[in-house]
Amino acid sequence: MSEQDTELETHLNEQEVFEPPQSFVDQANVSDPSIYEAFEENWPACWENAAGMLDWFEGYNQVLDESNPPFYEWFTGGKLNASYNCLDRHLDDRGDDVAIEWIGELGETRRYTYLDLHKEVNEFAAALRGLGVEEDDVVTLYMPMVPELPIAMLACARIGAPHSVVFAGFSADALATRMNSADSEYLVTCDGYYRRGEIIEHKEKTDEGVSGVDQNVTSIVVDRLGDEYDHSVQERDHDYDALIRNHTGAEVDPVARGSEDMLFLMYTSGTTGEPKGVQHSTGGYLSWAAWTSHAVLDIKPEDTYWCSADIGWITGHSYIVYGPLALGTTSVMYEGTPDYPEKDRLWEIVDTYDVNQLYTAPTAIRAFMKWGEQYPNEHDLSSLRLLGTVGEPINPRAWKWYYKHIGDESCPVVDTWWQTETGGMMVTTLPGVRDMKPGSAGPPLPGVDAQVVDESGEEVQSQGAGYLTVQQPWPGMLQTLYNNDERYIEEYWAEYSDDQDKWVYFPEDGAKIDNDDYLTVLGRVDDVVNVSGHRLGTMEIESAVVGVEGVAEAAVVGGHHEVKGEAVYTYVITEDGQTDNEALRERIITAVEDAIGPIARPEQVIFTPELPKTRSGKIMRRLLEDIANGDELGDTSTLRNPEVVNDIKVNASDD
Ligand code: 6R9
Repeated sequence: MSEQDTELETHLNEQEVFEPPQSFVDQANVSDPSIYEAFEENWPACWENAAGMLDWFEGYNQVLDESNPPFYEWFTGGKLNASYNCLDRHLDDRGDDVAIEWIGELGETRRYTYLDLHKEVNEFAAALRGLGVEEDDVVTLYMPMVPELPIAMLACARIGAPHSVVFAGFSADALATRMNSADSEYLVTCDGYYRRGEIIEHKEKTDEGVSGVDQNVTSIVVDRLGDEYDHSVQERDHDYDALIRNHTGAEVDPVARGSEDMLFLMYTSGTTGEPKGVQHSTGGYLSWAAWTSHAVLDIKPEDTYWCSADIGWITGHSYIVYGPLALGTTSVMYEGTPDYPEKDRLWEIVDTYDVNQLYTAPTAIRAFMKWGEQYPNEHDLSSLRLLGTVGEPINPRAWKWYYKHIGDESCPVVDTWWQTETGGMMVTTLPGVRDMKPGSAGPPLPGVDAQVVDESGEEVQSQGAGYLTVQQPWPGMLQTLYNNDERYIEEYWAEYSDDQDKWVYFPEDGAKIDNDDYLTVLGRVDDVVNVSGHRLGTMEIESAVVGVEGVAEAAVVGGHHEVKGEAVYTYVITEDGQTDNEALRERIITAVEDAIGPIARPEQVIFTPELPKTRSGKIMRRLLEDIANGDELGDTSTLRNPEVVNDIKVNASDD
């Protein structure tokens, strides 16, 4: 820590509560504190405020239909189209304003006004139809951060074909699993892209994935790399540019979708090895993305707003594409990494484009901190009005660094807790209303009934710890897990809904509450690790590891990591009992990368003669976590084989 930072720490520690700057409050979209009470008194009608952010082709006749819980339905009877709401309705007033400001890693830029975006989305929608895509067909988008990704999403939305975006960093196997699970016959992909100046090949990986898909696949390939890269062409492949040329000037009427018609699927990790197909609606989801963008990110049409997430995750869906575009603002989209070509890349972009809101992740902030404040100091960041974070808990030190060195102590910081399943933000301060407390996400949003409960589901009173729950439905909630209503109930509603009159949503996070009702989210209580804000299922990783020849048994847990938050620790029992085998370690790492992708790469592979097990034969993961973290070990008395713990510790420290 620099001397300056130590000073800052001391100074900031004395006042753990930060008021929003008056200049921010004066112009905030939401600044009336009575909103909390008003929403509570008027629930669920308060959510007309969210639906009212959109244009509906046909008005809804009921805000919330609770007749078949937990399959709640929002704005029933209403009809709308997401692409119309993100594009067409802005054309008269701000057709020439920038919708997407795209910045490529090598420094190229592409600017799409609302008119430009509307034109290309229409052309691509016509092309998709021409290839046979019909309403309700799931189209898989396996693409990096190129403008054609949001274009394809909006084109799908225009014709009522749900999209399923698969993060480009995921492996071929992961693509195949997701396409099979969604019965998806259409795929939009890309030849490759750049990472730190290097070409990342994407098409061969796509082809390998498609070879594992059960359906016949029609695919469209975007040319990101130009002549530099000659991608292979299969019979099923169509060239994106040629399709657009063939449909120049085409117009496609936006399909009127029912409010509860599916807008998209997003696969995420859960307790079992099978990824979960989280299904989102059109009306409820889009209302939620728009309203939270308005109330929390304080987005106004004239702003330049930047969320540095990847569109392959839910944050990019809700807060690069749907929320900001529904509000008619300028959304910045950056292809590359924050340290290329230099560690000031983000600040250079904020400076050049006069970015007003920056929404990023704690893992990025911890990296910026490590690199030092000289990088932001080189740039004029005074355009910033609000800062946000999402993805994992933010430690107070990182929060304060962000507040001071990026926000110059004059921007509110919103620490937003939410999930793929919630569609948008749930717990965070309203920046124009509530004080901020570093490390605590804040109170639930108005109208959101989040509570901390104990094992038996009883509410934990102030200053207690327990499990986070949501006690009332909300418009952005998932509709179900694709084709699996049973698992939807099992995963999210079974834990705390003993009494069938009251359904309680359980996000599988632990939390504590303070005496102002501020929540501090402590992290997952299920078998999910959070690496750099990305959710990975330990069971998925384990199944890749045990598939490697020579591995007898394996257990995967998350251990603390200074920058990534958590990292993957893999404990392995080998078939021959050896505890030192470099070649096997390499094969294990490769297997995990092949099964999931480089983000799941184990930080450590620890060979051990045995794993700590309970008398009933369950692996004690909690102990393995303690070992990974170098913590005092918890209770080992229920172990069948307590002596094993020392062996593992020895092997772990050898690494
Ligand atoms: C949006 C997103 C969801 C999980 C969630 C929790 C963790 C997200 C957080 C946070 C503490 C925050 N999480 N935001 N924990 N404070 N502000 O990240 O969705 O990828 O589905 O992950 O991330 O554990 O349950 P998703």
